[in-house]
Amino acid sequence: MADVIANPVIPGFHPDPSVCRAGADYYLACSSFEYFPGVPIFHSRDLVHWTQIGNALDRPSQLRLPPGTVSSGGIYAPTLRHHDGRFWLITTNVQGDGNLLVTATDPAGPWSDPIRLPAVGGIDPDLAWDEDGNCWCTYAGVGQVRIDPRTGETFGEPRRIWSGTPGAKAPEAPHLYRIGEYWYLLIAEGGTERGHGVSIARGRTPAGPFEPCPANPILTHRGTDHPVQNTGHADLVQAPDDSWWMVLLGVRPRGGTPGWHVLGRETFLAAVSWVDGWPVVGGLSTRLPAPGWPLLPGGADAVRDDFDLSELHPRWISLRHRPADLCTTKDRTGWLTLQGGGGSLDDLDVTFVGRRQQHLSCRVRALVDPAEGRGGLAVRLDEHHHYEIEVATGEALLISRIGPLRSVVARRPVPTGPVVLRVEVTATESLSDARTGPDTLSFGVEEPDGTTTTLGTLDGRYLSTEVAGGFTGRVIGMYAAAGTVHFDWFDYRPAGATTNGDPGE
Ligand code: 6LW
Repeated sequence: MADVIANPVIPGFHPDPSVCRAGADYYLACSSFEYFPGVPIFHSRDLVHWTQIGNALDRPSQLRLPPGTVSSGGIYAPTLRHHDGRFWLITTNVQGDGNLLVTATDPAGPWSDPIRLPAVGGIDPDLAWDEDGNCWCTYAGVGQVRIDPRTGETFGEPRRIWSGTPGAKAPEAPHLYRIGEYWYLLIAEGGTERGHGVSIARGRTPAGPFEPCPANPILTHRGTDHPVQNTGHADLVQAPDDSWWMVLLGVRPRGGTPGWHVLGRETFLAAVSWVDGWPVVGGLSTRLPAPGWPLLPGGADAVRDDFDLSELHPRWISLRHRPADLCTTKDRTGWLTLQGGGGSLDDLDVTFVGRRQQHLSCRVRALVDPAEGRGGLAVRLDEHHHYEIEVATGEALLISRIGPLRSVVARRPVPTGPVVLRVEVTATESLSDARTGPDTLSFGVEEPDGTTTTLGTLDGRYLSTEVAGGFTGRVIGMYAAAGTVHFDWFDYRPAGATTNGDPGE
């Protein structure tokens, strides 16, 4: 019986996936925009179950996100490749250094300081080596220039090698592969919204000329009622058993019309077969490439962070600054202490340490001691779209920021000292009418007797990409708006997840 896997294989805001294989190990990288560290790196042995092993850009000498870095600016799409016994990653800092390239022997890091490529224009840079060892850098448009990946030097003038399907906009996300007797050029086109699709062309040399596949687009969900939309930005990889697979981005809109996606663009997996020298992409539910693994979607278990370790798990991200520069576990043993700057989540550089929301329904709880400060739990899309429950001086506030409108939705007294804050995200299961939103978010305080007092329940559409715009997805985290705020633990639990033995169940 064909096993069927649950997509997405990497849920939550993990866009623009690029995958490579070294022996029996697969590695995958995603874009990260204004968040630090940048470019999360994942490992898998079956393309289905992925574990984050680090971030390629995890120190200021690699990743400069100046204060003016706008949300959805910063780090765009990467390409990850294994060549000559090393891992190579190229990406674009659209608000800083442009195209940059780092390399490592271990994809978990450390990665090198960046080699800059000032002569390479465009976004979505790709790396491919030919049989003579020449390295070809291909980028959105679709342009191409030969480079020395060790120095960033370019050779010859950049050339436009394909512009995709006539009439389709935004030929981007190019990846070049030598497969059999051809060079294949895979691209995304149509734009990263509902018109997104994947097309391919082939030629006899890495520089073309390229003939387009007669069946283009080889993958799109535009105009369909498929639950996964905006499919595009793909990368191909061959498994040890010679089967072929495609990772790609997609979104899962919920609610009535027009549908709102709240988790950003997620990473999906599809099987690929070859017919007459062209790839044919299977559906987004497919069989395991490596039998024997349990059939669980990525991230199905509850996770509690106790902050007992000196280092934060690589899933934790902050805005434009390294989390370690904004928080410490040294002030109070076993607690994470955040130092606020006196502003709010409306600020680009607020002290915020969060993790991607990876499930349509989930619950987040945290034990917070505001001490003399002001902070709490937030669900953030960007500085103009966020909901938070904030504690300060014996009072809890529910705050909503939607575009230009900021309001304190509710407030209630809470005991001074540590308090458990809770956010409950519930995906819409049935439509009361066409305008039903994608989910609701309930914010509450857990009372000493274990009951929860809800301060309010808010409509999740205002924390969706269709409302806020941009390229990211929700990040749920801890913040300090002012003063010192301590967090003892942070619980993330998908709906239906296995328990983690928390006495506060
Ligand atoms: C990325 C482009 C795209 O550079 O969106 O969906 C841009 N594709 O390829 C930002 O993610």
